[in-house]
Amino acid sequence: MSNLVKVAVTGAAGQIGYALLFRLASGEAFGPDTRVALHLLEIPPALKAVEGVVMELNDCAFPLLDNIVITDDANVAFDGVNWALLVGAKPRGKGMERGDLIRENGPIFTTQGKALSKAASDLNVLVVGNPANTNALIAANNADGVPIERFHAMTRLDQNRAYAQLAEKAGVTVNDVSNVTIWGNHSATQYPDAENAKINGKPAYDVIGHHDWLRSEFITTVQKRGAAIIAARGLSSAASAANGAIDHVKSMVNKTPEGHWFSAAVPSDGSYGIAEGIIFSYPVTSDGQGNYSIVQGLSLSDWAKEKIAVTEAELRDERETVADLLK
Ligand code: NAX
Repeated sequence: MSNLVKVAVTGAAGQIGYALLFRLASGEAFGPDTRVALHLLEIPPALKAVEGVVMELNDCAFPLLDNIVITDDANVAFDGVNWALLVGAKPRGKGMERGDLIRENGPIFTTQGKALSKAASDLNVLVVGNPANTNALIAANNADGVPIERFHAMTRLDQNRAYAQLAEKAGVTVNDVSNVTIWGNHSATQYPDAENAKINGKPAYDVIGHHDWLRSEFITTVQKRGAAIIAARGLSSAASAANGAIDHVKSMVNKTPEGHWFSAAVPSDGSYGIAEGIIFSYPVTSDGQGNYSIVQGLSLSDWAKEKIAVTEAELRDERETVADLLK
């Protein structure tokens, strides 16, 4: 057992961090033959809490857990890491608009982006902290020497939510659902695509006859699921968000089965007419060797194209809002 993967997690004392670290340390993301070193980044007031989490990680006696680094210095946290999971960010405060949140959190990602230049040459970055797509754009633009395609933002939780909704409606399990795509921004403008989805290999639109539901409630339920969870739990999604991050990593490090894909926000190369450079959620496949491709040639109805245009416009606006943070 000689493989070692170094994984940085920011916001390690937060609720997603607490749900994520134990699963990383157990070997779930990188497999049973890979040891995991954890580099935990937090702001100084939260370092004590991270120490407590580390005590618990040690108390699990995970056979695959190598060393753990705790720090408030991004240069230390990202030194030599193969993966950086950027979870830490400030939550949206009362009365705060999305634009305010973008301005508030943007500077975190300029600093962390610069420090990512110290990472390993095979670095991959997954941004979870909101607004995830634009934070990933900021980090990518500030990370000298790291190819832009290594920066992803998480839409896997949204995809998983869409799988669950389709499975429930069709009276099947999530194992019977495939090829669901989240297009665009991890926000309420995202477009969860059931037109290309399959249930037991058949088009979801053939299996679920209730097309009004597919075009309305299905979409709004997925778009607003985060808010529904806050309303019910009093706290934002945490275990399911950590699960989305684990799923994202697993999908990226393993070869995608033929005919399947998963959703991830990656730098647009212009596919499907989307503005180049914005971090846009697409259907992607991985070759399991560190490379992914955007799935080409999916058919999109005019109605779907309109939805996609809305979420693209939001991401272009967000890019304008942080133009001074981009190089
Ligand atoms: P918490 O507030 O519980 O934890 C955030 C942690 O980040 C805190 O411990 C804080 O001290 C730390 N932090 C803040 N600034 C930092 C910095 N500069 N460097 C390192 N650490 C820093 O939030 P949590 O519920 O864990 O959520 C974390 C982020 O995920 C939020 O931005 C949240 O909006 C976002 N989410 C993203 C989701 C997605 O699907 N992409 C879904 C879940 C979640 O809403």
